[in-house]
Amino acid sequence: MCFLRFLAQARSTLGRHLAEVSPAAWAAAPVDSGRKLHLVMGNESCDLDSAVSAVTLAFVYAQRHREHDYVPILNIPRRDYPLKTEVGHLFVKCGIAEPVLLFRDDIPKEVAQDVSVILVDHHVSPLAPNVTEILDHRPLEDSSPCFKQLPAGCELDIDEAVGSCATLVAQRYLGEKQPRSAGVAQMLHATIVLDTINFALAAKRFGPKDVAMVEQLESELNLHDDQRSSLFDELVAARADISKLTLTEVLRKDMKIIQTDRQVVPLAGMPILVRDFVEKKGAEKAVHEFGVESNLLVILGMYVSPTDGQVQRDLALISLSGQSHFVEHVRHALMESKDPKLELRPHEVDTRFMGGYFLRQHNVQATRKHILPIVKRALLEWEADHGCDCDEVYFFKEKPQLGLS
Ligand SMILES: [Mn+2]
Repeated sequence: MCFLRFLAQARSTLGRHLAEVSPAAWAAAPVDSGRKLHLVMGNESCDLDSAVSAVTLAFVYAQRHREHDYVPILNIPRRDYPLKTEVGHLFVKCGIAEPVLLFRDDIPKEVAQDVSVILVDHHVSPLAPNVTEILDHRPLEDSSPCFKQLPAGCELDIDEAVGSCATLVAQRYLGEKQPRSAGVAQMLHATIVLDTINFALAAKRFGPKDVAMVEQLESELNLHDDQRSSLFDELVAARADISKLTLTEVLRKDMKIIQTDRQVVPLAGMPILVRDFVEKKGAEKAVHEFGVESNLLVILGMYVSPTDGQVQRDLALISLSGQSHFVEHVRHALMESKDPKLELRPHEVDTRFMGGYFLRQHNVQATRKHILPIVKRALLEWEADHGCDCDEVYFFKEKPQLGLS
């Protein structure tokens, strides 16, 4: 079966399993086909790596293990798909339109119980008890309670040395002769080029495995390595194309949630500097909408110069509930970080937008992957130092719904 047809059938494949779990369907036809449903899911940012890894790995496994069903799920609600501009760009280029894709909100709760899950591009998930395999390149979080819930037999391929999870998928794809698909090869190739910052030495976002896989994909696609830079520019432009989004959507575009037992802190990543964002009309309203349920917002900005590709980064800490001591604690943790040093310094022109802290990040090699754990550690320290009765910390009555369970 070809890649596009596989994707077009994913919904009916899922529907078949849904019918099997409904009691009425059981009574009518208690068939035990023995076909197990495997959901292949990327992380909640649904960046290009997560989206491509999910759809390509699901296809490869479906072709190799025909006795079971593999369905890729994009780990966002469908309404957020327009925010993933580079995903939409590459998918359309490869002939994949939004209606054929399946999203987190396409999975009803009842199916989540008996399903097996393959995680790509992340390894901490509320679905941990159902996870049978993980392909990831994030730093191992083996102390996380979710990680401890993974079944004993779960296969782990967590390789921090690769710049892209798509490299690990490419290894599976290229490791056997079947299936072959130009669409799969093209998507994996594009994702590795983007994630490794086109193998820029200054960025150090790749390892030998990324190089080996991209070269093999290029030979399969009859591409030359001198075509990489125009592909990279095209994807970066697509990712940074926020022209059709509202400012609130810009904040939500590439966000991650830092969650402790007591707090939920959204962390936004934007394709413009925060310092430029706050100058825009409606920025304050957008920040309010974005952070309505949290007492700290972390906003990371990045600007890539279209002429020389030079990267600038900055970050902001904003508290909507005036938690100044708490915000100061997080700011201090970021300023003092040694591994890596972020080299945070005030902007040349300072701002007091919404009483927040705005800092230029002179170590442009440090990314959200580095900043997120520093913030999380700071939250946990703060919670340990401030007992449960402390009303300075905002308590959530219920954790927000993340994932399927
Ligand atoms: Mn990734």
